[in-house]
Amino acid sequence: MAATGSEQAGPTAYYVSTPIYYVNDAPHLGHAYTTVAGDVLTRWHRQRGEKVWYLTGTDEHGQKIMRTAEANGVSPQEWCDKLVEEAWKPLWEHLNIANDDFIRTTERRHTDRVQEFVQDLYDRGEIYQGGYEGPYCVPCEEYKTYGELLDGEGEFEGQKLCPIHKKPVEMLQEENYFFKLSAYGPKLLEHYEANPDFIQPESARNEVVQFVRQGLEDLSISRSTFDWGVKIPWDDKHVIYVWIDALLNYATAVGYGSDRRRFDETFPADVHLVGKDILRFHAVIWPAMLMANGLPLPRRIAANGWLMVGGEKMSKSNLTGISPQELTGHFGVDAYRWYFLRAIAFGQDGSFSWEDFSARYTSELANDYGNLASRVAAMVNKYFDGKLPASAAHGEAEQAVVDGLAGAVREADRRIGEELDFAGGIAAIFDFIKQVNGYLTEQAPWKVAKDTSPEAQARLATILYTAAESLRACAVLLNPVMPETSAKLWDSLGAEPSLGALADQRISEAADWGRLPAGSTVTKGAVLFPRLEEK
Ligand code: ME8
Repeated sequence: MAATGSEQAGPTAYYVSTPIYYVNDAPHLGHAYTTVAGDVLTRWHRQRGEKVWYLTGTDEHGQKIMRTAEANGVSPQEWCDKLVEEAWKPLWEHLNIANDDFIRTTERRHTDRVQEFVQDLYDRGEIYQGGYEGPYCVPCEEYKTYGELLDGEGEFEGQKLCPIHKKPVEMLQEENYFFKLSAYGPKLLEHYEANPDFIQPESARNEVVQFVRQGLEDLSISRSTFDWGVKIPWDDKHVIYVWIDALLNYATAVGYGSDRRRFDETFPADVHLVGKDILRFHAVIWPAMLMANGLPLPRRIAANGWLMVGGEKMSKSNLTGISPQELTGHFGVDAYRWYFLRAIAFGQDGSFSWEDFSARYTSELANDYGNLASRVAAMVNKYFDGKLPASAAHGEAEQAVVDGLAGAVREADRRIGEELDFAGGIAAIFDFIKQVNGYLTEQAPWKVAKDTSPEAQARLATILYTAAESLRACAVLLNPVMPETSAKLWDSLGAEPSLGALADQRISEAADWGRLPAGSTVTKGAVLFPRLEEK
């Protein structure tokens, strides 16, 4: 919920989360995709003037991590510490992720509270002891149903495979504790019905509704055959199922059981960003856990589609061989942040290609946007000694630009800020950039400049002011997506002395025409999007 500044009780922060990622390996393009999306959403809402809380972190318990550590001859804790410090946190820093917190599920601030939460469910009679036997996928950390398994071929002939990982499942038989999930089906369906935006996109919502309608089974929430996890408080031969442990991060990180004020101000989340592989955990199990504990439900679960490789979900085992750092080394961090959100409709699957990235970089970033910025700065320097001239009266052409900007701001704010349609919102801003380029081509200020009459000089001033003021708005609107580049443009327009820091510029004021004052010092500055090196 947006900050209102009122004294009313209830959450005041716009709370965004990413999944907490498994640290069995270093992050890849898929993890970065969700985290960048969350960062853009966060920065957008900050520029709406809202108080925002952006949370990410790592999921460190369970069999998958334990086995990876064993295979590497170190303890699970050592393995996690190393990967978090050497791979995960550095990548988020490199990509300019402005998260407010980073939660690790091995931290005491988390584990103690997880025990309290589960104890509370137990005390409320929501948990009972029972036995279970079924096929388990360790990469998913999930029991599968027989119906969804695939028949193995080739090296896996005669075995049953997980439909996501295409790896053999393991048959498990254990005495476990169970959460009465089956009781929550009707309440969940009611909630989906009453809150049509709860699960996004529509296709994801339909899938979940259909799944819950089939009837839910109770959920095994403990494991007893290994010990890398949080102990069940009343029976320390069991550890808490890694997904129950992991989902609770969204509560423990914002003060559940430790800081009442902060918890009330932040919880529940406005948006849990997840990949569609983990949608059911977030849209079924998590809300049921909250209902069982009497806590409020998140406002929205938004599932992103999969980055694909050769028709399959990109994962550790079928990576493109391209790391995020390799792409940022070639295209730059800002272009990287921009590309995946621009090129793939959020919520749908999409393939990445080096060629597509290069083509879009050159046409949209370097030619449309970068050239516009450098041409305008060069002309203000050449014709007005680097002092932004005042605009004379607007003609029709200028009014079209002013109107175009107002439309772009409305469209981008609705799409990015409300609908999480990043591609649509960015497209609206780039359509405006195209419009300004068209305006300059038509008005041809370089021709007008040849005429030294006062009327022509006034006209020249108007054209260049219009273009520079348009760029001022582009810097503001693109700051959430490309903060480094926007800062360079802000600097080159000489905007800071009069308008203040870029991050403090409001989206709602981006279309207020005439904010950049005449007399601002415009410098040529660095090239925003340098020509790409041959690859
Ligand atoms: O599932 N395309 O962690 P995880 C798009 N620890 N997004 C992708 C992707 C791809 N090819 N590959 C990964 C877990 N992702 C649990 C989460 S939350 C309480 C616990 C992103 O390391 C996407 O967001 O397997 C996906 O849901 C997440 O990484 C899975 O990360």
